[in-house]
Formats: sequence, structure tokens, C-alpha cells
Amino acid sequence: MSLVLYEAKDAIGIITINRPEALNALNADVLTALNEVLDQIDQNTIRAIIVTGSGDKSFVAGADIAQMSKLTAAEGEAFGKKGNDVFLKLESFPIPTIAAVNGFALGGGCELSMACDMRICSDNAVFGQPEVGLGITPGFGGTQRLARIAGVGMAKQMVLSARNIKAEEALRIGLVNAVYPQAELMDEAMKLAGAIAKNAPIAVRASKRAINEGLSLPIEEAVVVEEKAFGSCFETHDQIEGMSAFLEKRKEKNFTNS
Ligand code: CO8
Repeated sequence: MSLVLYEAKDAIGIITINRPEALNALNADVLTALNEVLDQIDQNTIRAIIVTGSGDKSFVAGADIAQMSKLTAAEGEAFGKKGNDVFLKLESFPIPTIAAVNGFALGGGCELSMACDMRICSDNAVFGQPEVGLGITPGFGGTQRLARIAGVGMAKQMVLSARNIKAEEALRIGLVNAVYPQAELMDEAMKLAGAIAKNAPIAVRASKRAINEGLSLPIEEAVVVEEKAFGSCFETHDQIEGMSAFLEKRKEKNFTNS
């Protein structure tokens, strides 16, 4: 069985981390498989991607502690880079990504969810960065993305105390956008993906890119990124189609990503 499954349902791609015997912990092979799956996604037909974990107990329970336990300092840094490279690829992937967090999202699991554009979770989800309790720092983006998503104070509290939080607290601090009963999570993820998928992909992708790029820039430069993104939509088929449909009071729109 593949360590990372991929399935396309119409315009929605579903990536499933599939190592249930280890609560979907990320070893080097899982990271390689995730990287390969991203390379195989058909960017013309897929409009939104859901990332989840196998089973109903765990999204991803972290990087593989058994595999990490014997690493040298140089190997640890290389493993961190391997994870960061894949997660950066996911974060900057042109197609929007939704983490459907269906249980434990600890360490590398919380970090994987944060490399996605948005997170929703099941009511049994548990988030945390327990690394300092293992004698290491978060290494797949946790020291960086958590502060950007939940604020510096909350990120420091979670990372330095290594205290896990439940779904409702994750909602309160803005780490997830919504909490659902476990049985409804995938349906809700599909609904959200469907809502994204029906919009003009050219505009959806340019919006994602502008938000991501602008976050690390001073506002004066960030708005220029927005101006370029905005301008790039004009004269496209999808801009003409979207505005024509409005003016013609037509509900059906034929967006083609062109
Ligand atoms: N790595 C390896 N194996 C794991 C992991 C993990 N992160 N999590 C669970 N497993 C395995 C268990 O060893 C167990 O295997 P076995 O059946 O062979 O003993 C199996 O999964 C089931 O787990 P449990 O029996 O422990 O299940 P419980 O329901 O009792 O507990 C928990 C579930 C609470 C999730 C518990 O498994 C746990 O605490 N797991 C570890 C969570 C954790 O600390 N994660 C963070 C890891 S560190 C990290 O992610 C760093 C990321 C950056 C790396 C940078 C590299 C340089």
C-alpha cells in the first residue's frame, strides 16, 4: 500500500497520508511520497486539494520519532530541510489546499496542516508542537508558521510549553477555521473544496499567490503584488466569462483556467 494516497473526485484532489500503524507519522519515505504525489497532480483539471490522514484517530502524529532518534546533527538538519522543502512546495502549490485534520496533528502533523492554506478539523482533533519535550525544536516550519497563523504569544506558549490543545481551543486561537463531528469532516471538506472549485481558477490562484507573497513584505510592496495579480486577471477568458455572466444575469459560468 502506498504511503501517500491520491485520488481525484471531479475537480477535487484528495491526498491521504497513509501509515496508520504509526498514526501516519512522517518518515523520510512518506515525505518523498508526498513530494511525488504533488508532482503528479493535474494542475489543469484539479481546482482544490484536501489533505488528510488515514483512519479516524490521527491526521499525522508527527515526524517519525524512531527514525529521528538516531540522527546526527547534520542528518537532523538534512531531515528538517527535506520536510521544509516538501511543505514549502505544498504551501506555494498553485492550487488551494485544505487540511482536513481528522485526529492527532502533533509536531510534523500540526506543521503539515499549517503548510496548507486552511484547516478544518474533527471534534477529536488534537494539535500541538511537543518537540521541546523530545529535546528538539519544531523542524518542519512550526517555529515560523504557527506564529504567523495564531500570533507570536500563542505560538511561543504552545511551542515552549509543548502543551497540546483540543479542537475547540484550536478554533478559538484561529488555528482552524471550523470544527465538525468526525463523521461529517470529509463531507464538509468536500463542500469547502467545491465552493473554491467553482470560482475562476486563474483568479483563485492569483489571490492565493498574492496573499502568500504579500505576507512577508512591507504593505507598500505588498499592495503592488496585489496590483499585479489584479491586472493579470484582465483580458483572460475567465475574467470576461465571469463578468459577462453577471451582466447577462446568467448563473452558469464556464471557467477554463485561461
Ligand atoms: N513517530 C513514530 N511512531 C509513532 C509516532 C511518531 N511521531 N506517533 C505514534 N507512533 C506509533 C507508536 O509508536 C505506536 O506504534 P507501536 O504500536 O508499534 O508501538 C503507534 O504509532 C500507535 O501509537 P500509540 O500506541 O502511542 O497510540 P496512543 O493512542 O496511545 O497515543 C499519541 C497517541 C498521543 C499521538 C502518541 O502516539 C504520541 O504521543 N505520539 C507522538 C507524538 C509526538 O510527539 N509527535 C511529535 C514528534 S516530533 C516532530 O514531529 C518533529 C517535526 C520536525 C522534525 C524535524 C526533524 C529535524
